[in-house]
Amino acid sequence: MLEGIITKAISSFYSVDTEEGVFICKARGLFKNKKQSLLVGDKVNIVITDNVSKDGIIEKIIPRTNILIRPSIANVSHALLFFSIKNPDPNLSLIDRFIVLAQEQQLKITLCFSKVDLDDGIRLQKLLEIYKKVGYPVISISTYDNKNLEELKNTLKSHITVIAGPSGAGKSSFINTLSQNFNIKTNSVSSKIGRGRHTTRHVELMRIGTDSWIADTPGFSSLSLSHIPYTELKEYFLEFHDYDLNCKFSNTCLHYKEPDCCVINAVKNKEISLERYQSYLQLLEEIKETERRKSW
Ligand SMILES: Nc1nc2c(ncn2[C@@H]2O[C@H](COP(=O)(O)OP(=O)(O)OP(=O)(O)O)[C@@H](O)[C@H]2O)c(=O)[nH]1
Ligand SMILES: [Mg+2]
Ligand SMILES: [Zn+2]
Repeated sequence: MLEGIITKAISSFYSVDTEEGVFICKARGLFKNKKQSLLVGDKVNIVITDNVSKDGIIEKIIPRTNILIRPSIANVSHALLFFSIKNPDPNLSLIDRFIVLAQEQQLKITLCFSKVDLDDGIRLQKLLEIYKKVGYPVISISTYDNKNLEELKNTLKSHITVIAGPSGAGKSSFINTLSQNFNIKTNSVSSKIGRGRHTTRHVELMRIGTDSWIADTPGFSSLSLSHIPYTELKEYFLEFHDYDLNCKFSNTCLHYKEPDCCVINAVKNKEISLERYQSYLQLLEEIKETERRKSW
């Protein structure tokens, strides 16, 4: 049997990329009976039914390392969080939501700020200040000026990367720079509403090296984190960990209004960014509110 990876799913036909090329496969009845669905990113074994027209049948799924829900994709190891510094403006709350979700899935995280050709000398610096402090790799690029594209490309090696960010940030434009064969549709940002037009609409894995893949995704404008218990949210704000052991009630402190909270002190001393802390509070209240409504 031949091993491959599902790169695309259109109705019940799956494109499976293997050492011997791409095969269009149907799933064995088995999967349907077990109600086990196949996902883009699944590593599978196939049997070739026609080597000329490149048809096959998927026989087996190799156990997954993880599953992302939105976009629906398996075996992702790297999240490339992609935000433009302008046009559209970055939404810090959305950045922090993506970080929490990627962190929860234990993905490697790279943060990218795009369209730095539009920088006014202040915006980028402010963003770098906030996010470099957290400890994630941050790369600022411009596909218009070819700035830092190589550096960003290097982060993709040996990973299945999912690129996520708002519509219009330039995700597809960046992916198109990775290979001359790529020609994903891109679209201008609407000048009327200052937002993208949701040009990318389906999920597909694209091969960018022998063992490297990237999935373009449709843009997001909001993300709910309500499945995360509010008491756990603080775990996903990495920079809190340098301080939270010293909180008076270190085990239970939510760094909210508790006395002698070292996280709150670190915010006051500007060791933790106020913007990140405000995001945390906003998310905490949002999750609490949803939990309260559910319990009614
Ligand atoms: N100024 C500037 N504009 C860029 C850059 N990269 C892309 N753009 C423009 O941004 C617009 C949106 O680009 P897309 O690549 O379609 O954005 P996307 O993130 O894929 O959007 P969706 O598919 O809707 O989620 C296009 O008009 C691009 O030409 C850049 O480096 N600088
Ligand atoms: Mg796109
Ligand atoms: Zn605290």
